[in-house]
Amino acid sequence: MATKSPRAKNTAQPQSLDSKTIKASIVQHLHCTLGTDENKANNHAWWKATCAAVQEQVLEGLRKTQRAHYLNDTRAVHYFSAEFLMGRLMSNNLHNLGLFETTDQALKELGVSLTDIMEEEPDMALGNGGLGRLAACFIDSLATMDLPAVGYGLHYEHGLFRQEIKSGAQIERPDSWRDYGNPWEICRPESIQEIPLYGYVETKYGDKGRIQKEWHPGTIVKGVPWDIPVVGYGGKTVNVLRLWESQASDYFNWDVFNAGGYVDAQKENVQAETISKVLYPNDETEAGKELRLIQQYFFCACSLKDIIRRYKRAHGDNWERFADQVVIQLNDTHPAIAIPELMRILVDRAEMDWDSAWEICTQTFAYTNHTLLPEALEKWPARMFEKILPRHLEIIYEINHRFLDEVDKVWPNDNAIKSKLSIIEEGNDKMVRMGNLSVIGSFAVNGVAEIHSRLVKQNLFPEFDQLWPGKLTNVTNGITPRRWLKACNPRLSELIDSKIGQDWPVQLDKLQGLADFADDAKFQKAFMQIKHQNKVDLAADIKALTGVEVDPNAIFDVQIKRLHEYKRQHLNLLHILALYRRLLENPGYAMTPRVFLFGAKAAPGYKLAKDIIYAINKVADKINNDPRVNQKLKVVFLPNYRVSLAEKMIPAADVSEQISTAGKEASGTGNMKLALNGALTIGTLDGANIEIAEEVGDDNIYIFGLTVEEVQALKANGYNPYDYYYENKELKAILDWLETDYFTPGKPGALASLKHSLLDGGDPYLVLADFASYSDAHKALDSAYQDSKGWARKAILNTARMGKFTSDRSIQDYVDRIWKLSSCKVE
Ligand code: BZD
Repeated sequence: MATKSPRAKNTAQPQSLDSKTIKASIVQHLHCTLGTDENKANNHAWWKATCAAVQEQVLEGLRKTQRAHYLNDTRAVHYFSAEFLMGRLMSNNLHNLGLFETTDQALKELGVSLTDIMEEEPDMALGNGGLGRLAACFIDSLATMDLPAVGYGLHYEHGLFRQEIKSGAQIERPDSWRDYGNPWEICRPESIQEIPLYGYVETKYGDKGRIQKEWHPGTIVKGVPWDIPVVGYGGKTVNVLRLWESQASDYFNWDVFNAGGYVDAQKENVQAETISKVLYPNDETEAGKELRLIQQYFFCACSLKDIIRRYKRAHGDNWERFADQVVIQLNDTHPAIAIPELMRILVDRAEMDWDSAWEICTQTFAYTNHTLLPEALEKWPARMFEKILPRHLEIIYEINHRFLDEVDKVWPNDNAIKSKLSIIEEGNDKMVRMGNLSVIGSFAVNGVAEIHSRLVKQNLFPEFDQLWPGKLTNVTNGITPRRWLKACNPRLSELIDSKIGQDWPVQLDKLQGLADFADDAKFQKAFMQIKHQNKVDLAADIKALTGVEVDPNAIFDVQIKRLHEYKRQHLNLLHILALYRRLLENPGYAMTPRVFLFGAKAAPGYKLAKDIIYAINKVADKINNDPRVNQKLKVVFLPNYRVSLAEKMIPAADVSEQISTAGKEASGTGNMKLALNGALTIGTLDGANIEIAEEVGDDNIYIFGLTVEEVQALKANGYNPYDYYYENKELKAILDWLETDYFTPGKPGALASLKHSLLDGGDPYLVLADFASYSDAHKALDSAYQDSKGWARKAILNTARMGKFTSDRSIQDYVDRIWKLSSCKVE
């Protein structure tokens, strides 16, 4: 059952501003900031003027918060993440400040629609998916819970690519979220940092034979901080997300310049401005991407300097209290380079002895693992390190050397264990394993859902768990209910308010109170009418975006997430093809009309992922235009899936597809958002689905497929996808269909890569093995939907029982188990 409510106490106290004051402020900004007036202003100008008016409130909160944290000399968490997938900020900031209704009213009086102007805001798409969005949810919770925290990351000029679909295929276009400025951010030139790169290391002999290392960098780049205020719900604490932009410094390549090799050196070295140019799409082989390693070092080095500057302001050169005041959470291994960087600062710059420095380091860092997929575990060629960060490579070798001595004490002369645990992977091309570095340099390591953390302990890092019992732990992910229910689903939020009061956004366990109404006919009707209305709205968006008409009376079945084989969008597609065939073979085939909705970006270099998008679109074209079936079946791929589109799709979903191969999805967070909004999950026993099933109960979720143990056993016994192909006539017919030109007239074989990956390719994610069970689960779900009261009850119980998955609970777990932080009230 759900755990105790976390400590978030704020309820959104509407601030004392009335609509008249807000109106005046908006108009003032329209005139004096935007240089326009009420008659000339378009929606974009109104949006900017409104942002400016809201930002005044935000900045006042920021100032008070910073003063409170300074005066109380608080311990703070520093969340290091290469990604923060913030989405839009207007609606969130208004809700958290308690100013949404008043501002809506103020704008109405000015003849302007708040809903319309909110559409002007570009998404801050500075992340790929779950990992980046988790960081965004976490900083919302940290501020809401009055916890001293700073988010640190990169100020990418271009976020994740914008996806267009041309003739069914994904095209990547640059994302230019900042072309017309970002009204929420503040540049802080007073906190610029200078970051060294490249060059060589000089060994010097100091006093008493002490060996001193000096890094002579080949170039120096400038890190310019941009602050984005993070408003907690209730509007009291306003923390900061600090994102670093790279610029050429006055010292750029100074040494090389003096040596007369300026132009040549420019060719070899990465140009300063390119460092923060673009966010790398994930799922690509990262080894070899020099710029990516530089990005990681750049933002970590800037952030550490920033933290140390702040620490020294309060504590001078006395490092003793550093780890008491500072905890740094590494969001995956992307910021792991911060570990050797802090060692370098302490040993080379502060001239501390190694052991004391290592003690501080390992009391400062904690690391979150988000994946078990071997190809996703970060490794960097040692050669590349040597070129870009020569001193860091030396430090890593030293860390490793001392660590392997410890290993030898536990497993004497066991070279196999040593080579497995070593930070360095030996071979022709030596590699630095960032996962091992992160575990060795941190005091806590966590996975992101129970099952994932168990597998981290048992399969990924079993020896580390033996070496340091208790260091590996679990913190199940969560989502902020402010964005993912209150702001995105106003109709449902209002209904909930009317039944259980208004504290649920900060005490999500209170949703349990809705269970009392799960069988109440009036409440069921209200709940399902809201779902229907949300579907009507989404249907209009679908029509506008794709031209496809969908019926809001159909089941809206939603799969929204990055495109990856392990997430198995192609399993969903095979099932759609099965329904299509059944309808063609038997026009009377009994099924509730269904609209399958997809949203997904594929990494630009991931061929099969792009083929799957193409296949979905081609199948969609065919089905949507086939009058024999299109009253019962529709398929829509919504282009450019992103946070703001998720906010429209999630409130309208009846069914949530969470169908990864068991053991592959670390947690998932979309699963939580959808269930919170009353969608029923069809899913495998993977990631957080397991915990969702525990909470909502077996009757209110559709679980299918192999378990982790069954997956392991099947693979161990030699999985042969052809067994399923020949065994299951329907499956065979569907796969063979993909080789014809039925879906791609005149182009036979255009969808064949899918079939081949599932047969000759060995079906690495066991799509065929789970197909029959998946199809059965869908049948059960369809017949359950026929019972509208039964379905309403299930949907209500999903919303009622999602309390555990607030990110406030995740943050409270981090606070209790890892960070040991205290809250600091801001008056
Ligand atoms: O992290 C995701 C996992 O796949 C999800 O299961 C989990 O719920 C979330 C949050 O914990 N991982 C990612 O989103 N990973 C990336 O986006 C990523 C980005 C850059 C490089 C590698 C992976």
